[in-house]
Amino acid sequence: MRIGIVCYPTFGGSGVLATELGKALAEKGHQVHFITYQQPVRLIEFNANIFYHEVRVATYPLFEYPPYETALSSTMVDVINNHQLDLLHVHYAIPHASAAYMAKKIVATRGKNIPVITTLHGTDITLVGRDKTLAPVVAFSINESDAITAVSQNLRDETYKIFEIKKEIEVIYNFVDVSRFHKRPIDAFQKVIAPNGERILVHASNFRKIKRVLDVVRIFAEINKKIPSKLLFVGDGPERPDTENLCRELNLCDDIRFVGKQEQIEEILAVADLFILPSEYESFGLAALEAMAAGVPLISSDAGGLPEINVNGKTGYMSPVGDVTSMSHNAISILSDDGILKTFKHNAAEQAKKFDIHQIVPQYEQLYDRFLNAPHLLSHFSGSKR
Ligand code: GMT
Repeated sequence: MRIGIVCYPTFGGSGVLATELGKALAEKGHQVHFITYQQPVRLIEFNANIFYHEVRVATYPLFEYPPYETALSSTMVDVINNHQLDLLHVHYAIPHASAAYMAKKIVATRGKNIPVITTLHGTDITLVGRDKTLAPVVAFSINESDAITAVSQNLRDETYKIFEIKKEIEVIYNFVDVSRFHKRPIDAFQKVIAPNGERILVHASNFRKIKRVLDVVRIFAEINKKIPSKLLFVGDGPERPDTENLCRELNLCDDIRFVGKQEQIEEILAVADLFILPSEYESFGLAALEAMAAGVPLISSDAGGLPEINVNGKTGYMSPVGDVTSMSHNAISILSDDGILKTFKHNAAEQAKKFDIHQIVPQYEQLYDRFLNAPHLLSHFSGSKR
């Protein structure tokens, strides 16, 4: 199959997932064409089946705002026509679903039908997507997609609540390549981070408000009073300065490190004992799943789709959003006993296997197959009323 994948090229979960999907499809012999404005961060190895098409946006003194969406549609049309794509799979509705709708209409004028699959990832629905400056276009372009998938049951339910969606939204969970995260810890690295054998805690995110990064510091402060420990912050973003200030205020600078954006997150997770994700909302929590795949238990909020991956009392614990006391108490209960920690680590790794790449990627292939083998059945499958 020749598949166009449209995504954000950044460290965010939707871009990571889309890139890993494209790589897995290419490994399976499909031809994959990434269409985005920059080389995706996880697209580092060469594969003869992978193509990358950069979206270039024209500049002109008249343009106060560069017309990215128009440039994206034009690039899609170019790639569809010149590489005979069979379908477009767009990740994150804004502006990818509406740009794909435009491309679909353009190639239709030359008699080409290009199915568009839209995968919803979270904030495209629950946060930015519902803003009234975007909502009508988001709802329209989702409804115009030939198939819609959501990365969790929670996101599917939220989408129906927020928008008037007339089609079936299928849940295809996010996935992780469990084998990639099955790493032996690097001794030297562990010694640098925790020279006296302290427990190592990790938080990884884009440091946006929704992640409640300050809660991570407060939770860590409580843990650190009882258990010698170190905290690694992976990633970067708008909340970083306030987070650093709070570390200073609480006099925790010696025990907290900001390691920035990391491509080889598996090396860090290999030395970790606990992952903390107290988010206000998380449609799924791909960063947490990657941690679990590395055998790292999870202290999280119970928001959004997190209960679909974190099994309370088994793979970690969940608490209400903002309940720092409960989260630190639960973390201490896991970290204070080697035997308990070992059991939680084992359970986390076992749970991650349910979301292994080999379980989930075939679900996308089956979805694609429906379009190639029986395009006339599509409206029946999708539940479309038109
Ligand atoms: O907020 C982020 O973590 C980035 C965002 C994105 O679009 O890249 O992540 C969303 O998509 C991920 C992949 O499907 C999910 O694992 C995240 O839970 C989701 N983020 C939110 O819902 C806040």
